[in-house]
Amino acid sequence: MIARKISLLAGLLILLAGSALFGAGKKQAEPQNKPTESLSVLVYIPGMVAGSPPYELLVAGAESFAAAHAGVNIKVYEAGFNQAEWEEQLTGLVASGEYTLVLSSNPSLPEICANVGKKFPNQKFILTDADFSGNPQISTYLFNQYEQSLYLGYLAGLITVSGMEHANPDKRLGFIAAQEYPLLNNHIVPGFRDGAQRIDPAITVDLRIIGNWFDANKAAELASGMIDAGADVFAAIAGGAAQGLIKTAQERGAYLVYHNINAYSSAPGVIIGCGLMQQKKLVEEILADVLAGKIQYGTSKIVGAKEGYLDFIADDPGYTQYVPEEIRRKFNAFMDDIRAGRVSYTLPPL
Ligand code: RBF
Repeated sequence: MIARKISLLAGLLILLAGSALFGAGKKQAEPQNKPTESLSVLVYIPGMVAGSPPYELLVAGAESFAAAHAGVNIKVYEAGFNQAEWEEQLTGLVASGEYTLVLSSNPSLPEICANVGKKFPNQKFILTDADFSGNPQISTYLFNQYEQSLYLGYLAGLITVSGMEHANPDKRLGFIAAQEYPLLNNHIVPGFRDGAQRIDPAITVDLRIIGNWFDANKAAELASGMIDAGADVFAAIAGGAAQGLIKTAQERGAYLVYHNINAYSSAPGVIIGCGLMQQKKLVEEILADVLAGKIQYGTSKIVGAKEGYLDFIADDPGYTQYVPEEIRRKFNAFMDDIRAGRVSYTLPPL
């Protein structure tokens, strides 16, 4: 009898201890996410700012937010192009203990931040252009780049089959990428092809890879070979190296549709369609949420045209003056459908 009582008591104690432990564990896993007025943000640039639309917009958003909020300090750190060094560099910066938050934008950063975060369990990371959930130190926002590539591919398709000055009879588009990575291979290039083939299923996409994010000469060389092979409308995800493609397109007569930023004025009549990534707006909203203690760490969000984070710049003379009205009419109608969520497609897994 006594033995039974003891074992019951022991069982109860184990249960109590277990739930206390479980409770404590649960509490610890919840992010410390309280409203605050001061914030020290490391804006970590995996590359260089100049010439890279996502980074230019990230810095613009962080700077405008800091200018409007006295308690917010930002430090922009350009990590350079040696990807093998990024984790060590970030570890050193986080080790200083200076930053409440690391803010960055790149699909390859979640793993790096997760590794750095293991050594610094209080450090928080917010990443755009990335998709990662389940880590209580990291929050991510993924731009739906399948969608932006879909509508830019649709416009490129309309142009390659058109009678525009530099359009040739070949149904061939060019795509120059700095390097291959899952977002490029699974969303950006397939979305571009999907959009173009909605105009004509016979359109092909010639994809070529530079090998880095800065070699404009290599991009120019690739572009020239692609024009020889019949490409007349190009897209690029190549950071600063895209300048080489733009130069070749100007010299040889070809068109570009451009992702993420208003680039019309850098090559009027050559860059004839620009998408827009609302990264500046997103970053300002994220920082406001950080101050308000409203960030949900451990989660990932996808944002696209319907939510107001991707768009097309249709009111710029670089578009209205160079793209014939009939093409603009068709494209603008497609874009309206995209914004309203009326265009169906399957978002491939990353
Ligand atoms: N995009 C840039 O514009 N400039 C860069 O230097 C750059 N570096 C990248 C490095 C890696 C390892 C990866 C995976 C992507 C990089 N991107 C860069 C691509 C960028 O994050 C984004 O996916 C594309 O710009 C499309 O919006």
